[in-house]
Amino acid sequence: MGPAAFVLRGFALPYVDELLPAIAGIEEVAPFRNMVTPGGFTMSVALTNCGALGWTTDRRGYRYTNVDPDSQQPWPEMPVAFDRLAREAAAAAGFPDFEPDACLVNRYLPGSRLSLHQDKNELDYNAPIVSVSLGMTATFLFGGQERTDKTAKVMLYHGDVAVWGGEDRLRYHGVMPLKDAPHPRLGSKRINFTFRKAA
Ligand code: MD6
Ligand code: FE
Repeated sequence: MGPAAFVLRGFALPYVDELLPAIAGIEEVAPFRNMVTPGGFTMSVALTNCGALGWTTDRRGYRYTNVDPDSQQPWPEMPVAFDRLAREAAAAAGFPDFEPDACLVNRYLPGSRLSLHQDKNELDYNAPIVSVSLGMTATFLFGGQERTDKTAKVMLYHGDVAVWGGEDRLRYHGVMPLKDAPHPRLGSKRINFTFRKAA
């Protein structure tokens, strides 16, 4: 996608049998919820987190917290399979020392979309972001350093892992409204998780 942005097709497929029960476990402790943006819009993507830090948004802004604002309890621990997948994918893309401390889990239903944004709530832009797609296919928009730059469309399929860092770390990106083409394993749903080094 860019000099330091890659899609590793099917990289997560060998992990799926471990990932799905792990997601169910996370959901039980920290359910998916539709958060509100600082601008007052309720996100169509529902999210939760695992790991030491979790990404949240409300009217006061975007930030990482060490507790779930709904329960005031720590976010669920990062499952071992998640951590292994994140490190192996990062290494395969040329980032051998990735140490994720945060994993944002996104749930898309038909029609859910994510508008163009940059990921810039992390302290260390040297660490890459590792993003895993499961379930229904998404059309990912990959832009440039400015919001108005032209975007490329990249399809993300069940099991794909996107890794980006370096000079591509701050590129604008988003997801087009999800089309309802039920996935054999996950049904009318897409799960994405993105690993970061937030602190
Ligand atoms: C998604 N992903 O794929 C949303 N951000 O559902 C992101 O916003 C994202 O995939 C940074 C790096 C990779 C990503
Ligand atoms: Fe993002």
